[in-house]
Amino acid sequence: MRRLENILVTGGAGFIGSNFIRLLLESAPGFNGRIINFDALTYAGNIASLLDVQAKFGGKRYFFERGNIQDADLVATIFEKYRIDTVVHFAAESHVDRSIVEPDAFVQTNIVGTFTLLEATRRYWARRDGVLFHHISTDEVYGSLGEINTFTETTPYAPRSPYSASKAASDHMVMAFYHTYGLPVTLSNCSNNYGPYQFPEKFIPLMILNLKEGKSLPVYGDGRNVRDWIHVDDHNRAVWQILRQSKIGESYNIGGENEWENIHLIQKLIEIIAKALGADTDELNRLITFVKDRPGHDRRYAINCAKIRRELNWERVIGFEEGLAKTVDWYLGNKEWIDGVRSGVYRQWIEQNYKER
Ligand code: NAD
Ligand code: TDX
Repeated sequence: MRRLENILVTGGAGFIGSNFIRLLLESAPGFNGRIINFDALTYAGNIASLLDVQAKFGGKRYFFERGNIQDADLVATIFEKYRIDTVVHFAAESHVDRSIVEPDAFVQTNIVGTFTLLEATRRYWARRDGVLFHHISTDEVYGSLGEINTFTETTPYAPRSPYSASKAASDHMVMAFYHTYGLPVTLSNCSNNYGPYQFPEKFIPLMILNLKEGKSLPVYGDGRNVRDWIHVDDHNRAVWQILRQSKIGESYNIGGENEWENIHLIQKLIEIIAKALGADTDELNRLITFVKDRPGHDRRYAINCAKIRRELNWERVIGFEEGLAKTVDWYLGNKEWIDGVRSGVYRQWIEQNYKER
């Protein structure tokens, strides 16, 4: 039996991690344990994403510790202090565009950081049972698909951006620790997430906010690249299912089976936002601006999630129409959070690095 009593969530102040913490503490069936959120609070980590959780569970079932996963001594201290029995490793540099401009941070956090965390875990867990290290990864490790086919768990890795290469390297290291040292690990590769608290450099929140503010909508290349979108809560429910029921050493694909060409997704967002704001659809359509393509831009991702459905009885519960409309409402209604994350470091970075596009 897994203990699931003291869960270390790395990157818990980011988009998926913060939603995961809320989901577990508020509504995960059978979870009575504590969550320790360990996060460096980079530009993408925002403690304001968990104010409600801090108010309700802080000091009782929720604890925040600021720190870098590359700091081996600090990680060891956290393991001791909270008697960690489960790790859910979300912490990463996560934006492909940034990885093209500044790949160093991706190597440091995603590769060296994951290795450091694995080493600390292995030392602390020597001879313990009921423990699990779950690594969160991406479908981008599989590379780019043509018009047909989907990614399965046995698709060979073929990453093409510094981001996906760094994630692929960390996935391999996680599996190496399982085979070499017997560390109890699991791994999941998920498709594009959407939902509340996503940093507005990513496609969906960026387009929603630009539409709201009447700014141009930068579409890379011909806009026909395809992504498979899943609501963040459906992803996180799959992770919870893996923590409870998976077999050690297994990897699971998680996806939305919900493919959209970028340009069609923008048109869908325009339709929803025109209704929500009472705006003119033609006027919003005129904001679409085709810009220089992302170098090495993967053409299509599509996940086959038959394995997790079959073996762990997982199903998505949030329809795309409903999830997208709620997500738009969230971004239109949470100005304070948005102003907070867009100020400071993010703004400076955008000024320096996004001028060319
Ligand atoms: P995010 O960028 O929103 O959050 C990342 C978090 O990690 C931030 O809170 C940041 O402060 C923290 N962090 C970064 N470097 C750190 C370090 N060295 N030490 C400690 N904390 C650090 O990312 P996200 O979108 O929530 O993604 C979470 C995970 O899920 C990542 O591993 C990513 O590769 C993976 N993933 C994301 C998606 C997606 O669509 N967003 C899809 C599949 C997989
Ligand atoms: O301004 C934009 N214009 C545009 O056309 C941006 C930001 C993106 N795009 C395109 C590129 C992609 O085809 O939209 C698509 C989605 O882009 P991103 O939101 O940057 O996501 P993606 O590159 O697909 O990666 C995401 O999903 C997999 C996450 O950022 C990763 O962390 C995750 O692993």
